Amino acid sequence: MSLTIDRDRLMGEIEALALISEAEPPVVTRVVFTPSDLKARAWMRARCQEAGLSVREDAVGNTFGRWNGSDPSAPAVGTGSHIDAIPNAGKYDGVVGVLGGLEAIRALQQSGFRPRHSIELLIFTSEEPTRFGIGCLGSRLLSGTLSAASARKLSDNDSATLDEVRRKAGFAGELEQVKLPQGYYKAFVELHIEQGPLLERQRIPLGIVTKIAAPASLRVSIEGSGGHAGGVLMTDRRDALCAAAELVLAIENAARTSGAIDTVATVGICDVFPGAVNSIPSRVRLTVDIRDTDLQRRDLVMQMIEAACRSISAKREVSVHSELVNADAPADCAPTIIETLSQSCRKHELPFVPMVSRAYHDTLFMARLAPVAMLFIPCRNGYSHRPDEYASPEDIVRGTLVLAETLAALSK
Ligand code: HGY
Ligand code: MN
Ligand code: MN
Repeated sequence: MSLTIDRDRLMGEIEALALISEAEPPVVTRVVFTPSDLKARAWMRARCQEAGLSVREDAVGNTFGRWNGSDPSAPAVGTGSHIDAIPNAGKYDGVVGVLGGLEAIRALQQSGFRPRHSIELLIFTSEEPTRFGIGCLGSRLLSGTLSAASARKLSDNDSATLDEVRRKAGFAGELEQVKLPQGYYKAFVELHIEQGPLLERQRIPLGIVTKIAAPASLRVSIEGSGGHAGGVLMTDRRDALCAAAELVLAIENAARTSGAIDTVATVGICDVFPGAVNSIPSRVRLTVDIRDTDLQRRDLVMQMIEAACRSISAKREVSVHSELVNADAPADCAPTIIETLSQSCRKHELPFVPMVSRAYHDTLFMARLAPVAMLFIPCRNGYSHRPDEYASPEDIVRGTLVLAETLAALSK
């Protein structure tokens, strides 16, 4: 079987999809169920239908483009990723796995390959936590990691519930119908940019992911007392932002002193109230993102953060309340799928390296449903979640070629 990846078509589609954004190029902003997300979904449906895939969408908007295999009773082989993008993002995060997956299927079709197991391209809803505060919403529901009842409690910053927003976007049905049974997929493989610098630094074109880190996130609210920035003496203050600043540094320290490079912690959002230049902050809301490939180490960092909340609260006489949003286990990728990816790399004499993913991906939750693995390609300077995110056409084509070979091997 000789496979040809249509580089111009693939790169043209990546550029075209990048223009479907709430922001001006080169910035991509495409938050779930916003007009740009719905436009991008329609555009993707058309691309899948052009490729002869049968397309269905579930109640939360996960989209499935299916290339029927010769044995309808055989479990499907899945690939895919996400097309939603955080504000001020780039054009490759998630998109490389979706359009690369579609191109891999088209290359197999054009090579005359016919799968026994159906091959399914998945476009997961809301991989990013931007709107509903939790990442991988679509794959959590698909894998049963998040219950429909818990998902119904989610709402966005305008207090619109997930149910209201998804139905308004045209996704009817009940969330209970989203979950797929064990055995539905034989395997799931996701192509993704590394979102880190290691492949580029090592000058190795492909990374095969062996483990996906365990993500957790918290919401912390700190209540002090406000007041006039001139009239209130320093000794009389209970400044919520000063307390937050101390907590942010304690969070950084907890991650830095874990003894491992795989421990990371980030305060990504800090809302200050009332936010006036001459008013002492009375309330601060923080979001905390903690990850590690080792569950015990990740949980130890979370315990250290809780201890810091308590000690800062006592010392500064402010209230500190933390709410757990999610705390997920890491996922080990399946040795059989890792080996299939490795054989595909070797077949094309492409160097590769085993590695972990500290970014989370829908594959983390698909691992609850089927054997999984991920294939990484380099991204320039390791940049991601920023407009200058960049992956070269050569790397994207290489990753797509190996993905196509792997899908063929798994669906025979
Ligand atoms: O945050 C992540 O790891 C993913 O890019 N959403
Ligand atoms: Mn992302
Ligand atoms: Mn991603």
